Amino acid sequence: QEYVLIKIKVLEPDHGQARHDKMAKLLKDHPNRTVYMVPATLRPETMYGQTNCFVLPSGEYGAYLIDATDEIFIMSARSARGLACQVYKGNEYFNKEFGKSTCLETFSGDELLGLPLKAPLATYEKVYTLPLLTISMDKGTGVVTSVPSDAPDDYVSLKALQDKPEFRAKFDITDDMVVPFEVVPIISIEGYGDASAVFMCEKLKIKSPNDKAKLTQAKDETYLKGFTIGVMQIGPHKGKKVSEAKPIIKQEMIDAGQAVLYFEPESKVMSRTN
Ligand code: ZZB
Repeated sequence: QEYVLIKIKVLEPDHGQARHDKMAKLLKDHPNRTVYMVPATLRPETMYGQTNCFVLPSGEYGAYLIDATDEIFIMSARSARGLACQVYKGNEYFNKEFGKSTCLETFSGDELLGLPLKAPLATYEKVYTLPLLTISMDKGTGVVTSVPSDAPDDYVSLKALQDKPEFRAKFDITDDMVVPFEVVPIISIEGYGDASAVFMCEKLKIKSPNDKAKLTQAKDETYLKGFTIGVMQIGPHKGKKVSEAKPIIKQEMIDAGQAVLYFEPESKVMSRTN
């Protein structure tokens, strides 16, 4: 499975929360290195619609030094090990020593919640890290970028935080981190409008992030329709079909240093047999 890791820049903590002390120190100790949250995605063409980044509050994350770019990536230990065995460009690996990555600091997901971020291509100037309880730490990097217009999981999860002050309070998420972030329409699909995830969640009456079966159905349908008949509504490739725009946007982001490729075996069984 080929994923694109999106480099979402971590900004100086701006809410005076004590849980951000470790991140503030990491930023201070590495003034010449940029720190990025690196969600894995299959949909780089949707990055215009990012409204936030998600982590698992109880998840374990690390800040890993990436030798090839002299940057710091926030990701799970499992994914950092994977990346350390992979090629960055040409014959250069991400890390000098094959398979070995340097962990500068560890974070619980909770310590990453509420951090301000600058997401590439996003319409919003600044977005925040929010909690998502359905993240699997065994997939991708354990960090997920949120595109509520086209990802049903993201739409219901963001909406739950927007509609329920008690849910925000439980994770010390302030109103300004969530409330102003409306869905950004980025892809139109005939019969689904210009925010297919919203359309599918309403059609299937999905009320909660725990409606697993319905969410899977909504995700499969929006993914398929988006790719086959979706048309870009935003950015330099406005008017192009998603299937055409996707590889172009992916390559543009890689060339601009906004993204890198990351490979993962299809499943645990595969990684044992291959
Ligand atoms: C942005 C995005 C925009 C995504 C969209 C989807 C959609 P798959 O097919 O199961 O591999 N994701 C990535 N890592 C995790 C994780 N550890 N736990 C939970 N979700 C994760 O799914 C890959 C997608 O699942 C990724 O692509 C990411 O969300 C999320 F418009 O990134 B995506 C219809 C889906 N639309």
